[in-house]
Amino acid sequence: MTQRDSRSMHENFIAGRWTAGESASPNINPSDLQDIVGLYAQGNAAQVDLAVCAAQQAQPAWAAATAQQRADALDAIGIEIQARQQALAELLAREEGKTLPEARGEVERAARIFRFFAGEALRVPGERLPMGRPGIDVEVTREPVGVIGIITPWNFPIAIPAWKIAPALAYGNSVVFKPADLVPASAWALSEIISRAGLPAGTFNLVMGRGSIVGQAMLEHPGIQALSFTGSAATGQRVAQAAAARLAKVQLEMGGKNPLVILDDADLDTAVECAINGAFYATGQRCTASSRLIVQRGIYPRFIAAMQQRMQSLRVDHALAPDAQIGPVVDERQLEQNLRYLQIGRDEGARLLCGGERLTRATPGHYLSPALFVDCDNRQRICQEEIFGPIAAAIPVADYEQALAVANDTEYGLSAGICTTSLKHASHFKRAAQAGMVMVNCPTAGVDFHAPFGGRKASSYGPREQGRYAAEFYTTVKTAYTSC
Ligand code: UN1
Repeated sequence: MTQRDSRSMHENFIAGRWTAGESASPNINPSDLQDIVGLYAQGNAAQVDLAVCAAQQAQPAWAAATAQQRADALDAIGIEIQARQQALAELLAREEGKTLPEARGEVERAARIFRFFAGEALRVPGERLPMGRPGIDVEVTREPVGVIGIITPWNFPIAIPAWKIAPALAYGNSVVFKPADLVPASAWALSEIISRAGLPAGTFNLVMGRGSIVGQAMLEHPGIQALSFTGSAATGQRVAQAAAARLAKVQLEMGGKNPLVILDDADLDTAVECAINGAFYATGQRCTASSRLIVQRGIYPRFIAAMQQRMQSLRVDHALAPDAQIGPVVDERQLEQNLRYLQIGRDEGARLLCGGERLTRATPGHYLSPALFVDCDNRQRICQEEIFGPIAAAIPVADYEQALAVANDTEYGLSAGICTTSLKHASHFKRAAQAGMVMVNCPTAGVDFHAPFGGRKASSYGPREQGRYAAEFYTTVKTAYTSC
C-alpha cells in the first residue's frame, strides 16, 4: 500500500485535465518519516495562468447553470466524501498527523459543508425594496464574483478547502485552488471527487506547489477577482497588499492567541476539559487554540494540579495508533519553532510545569509532549506570539475585570472563551471580549460549519467565512432600478 502510493504521481487539475507539474515532491507522514504518502505535482506560474484562463472561460456557463444543477453537484461531492470517510480520514491523519478520530471528524465536517452549500445554492439572498421614487422599482440581487483564488493552510487539509470551495461554487464562481505544500493528499483526493461532479471543464482547477511560486502567481494574476486565504499573519499581509494593488476582493483568516478565562466559580472538570481540548488537541495546531489560560487565583492551584494530572495521561503517538490522543507536530520546522518558544519562555522566566519534551515512538516522527507554562505574565512573548503547537501558558489574575483586560490585551482577536457558572460574567464577557467568536463553558476551538467564522484585529480581514455569511465574500451585490 505504502509502496504503491509512494510511487504514484498526483497531478494538477487544469481546464478539466490532469496535468503533470514542473516537478514533483514527496508528501511525508509526520508520524513515520519513512512513510511517503505519495508524490505530488509542483506547479508554476505558467500553470496558474492556464488555470485562471480556463476558470475565466468556464465561469459564465457555471453561473448560467440552474441553482438546482449547482446544488446537485455540491450534494454529490458531499455524499461521496461521506461515503469515503474512513479512507479519507486515514489519508488525512497520515499526511498531517491528526489522530484518526480527529481526522474522521474533519472529513465529516467537509462533507457536511458541501451539503450545506448545496442548499445555499438554492437560497441565494436578494430583496425588493419599497419604491423611493414613484414608479421606480428597486431590486437587490447577488451575482458571482468571477474567478476565486483559494489558498489554504496545512492544519485542516480538507475542511478549510471545503469551506472555501463549496461556497465559491455554490454561488456560481469558478475556482483556482492551491492547497498547502505540506498536505496535498487530502486536497488532491477532494479535487478528484470534484473532477467527477459534472462541472463544466475549467470551473474548478487545482494547482499544487510552493506558496512562493504558485501562491505568488495567484496573488498577481489580474484574472483572479477574489482571494480567500487562511494562514499566517505575515503572509496574510502580503496577500492583502497584493489584492489591494489590483483591487481584488480579499478574505483573510490568520493567527490567534486565544484566551480561555477560568473564574473561581467555574466547574473544575469543565474548565480542565475545555483547556485540554482547546490547547492540546490537534497538537495545538489550530488558529482557534486556547494558548492562554487566564485563571482566577482562588481556583488557580486546583486547576493547575488537575491540568498536570490530565496532561500526564495524554497519549502522544502515531496518528493512526488506536489509542493516540495527540498526534505528532506537522514537520521538523514547526517542531523547531515549538522548541524555540519553549526556550524563549524559560529565558523570559516563565516556569515550565510539564511537557515540552521530544518523544520517541515506534516509528520516527515529530513527537512532542504537550507543555504547560505556569505563573506567566501576559507581556511575555509566549503570551503574545502565536506558537501553533501543543504549548499553553497559564496566567494568574485577581478577578473578572483583570481577566477580561488580560484576555483583550493581544494583537489578535479570533476566539475567546470563559468558564464560569456566573450568568453575569458570562453575559458581560460575550459583549466585552474583543474577538470574533466567544465560547462560554466550551473550548475556544471547534466550530460549527453553519455559523459565521472569523475574528477581529490581526486575526481576520474581510468578510466572514462559513454559514450563510459566506455569501458576503463569494457574491457581489447588484442594485437594479426599473421604471414601471
Ligand atoms: C476549529 O477550531 O474548529 O486554521 C476551526 C484554523 C482555523 C479553523 C479552526 N481557520 O485553525
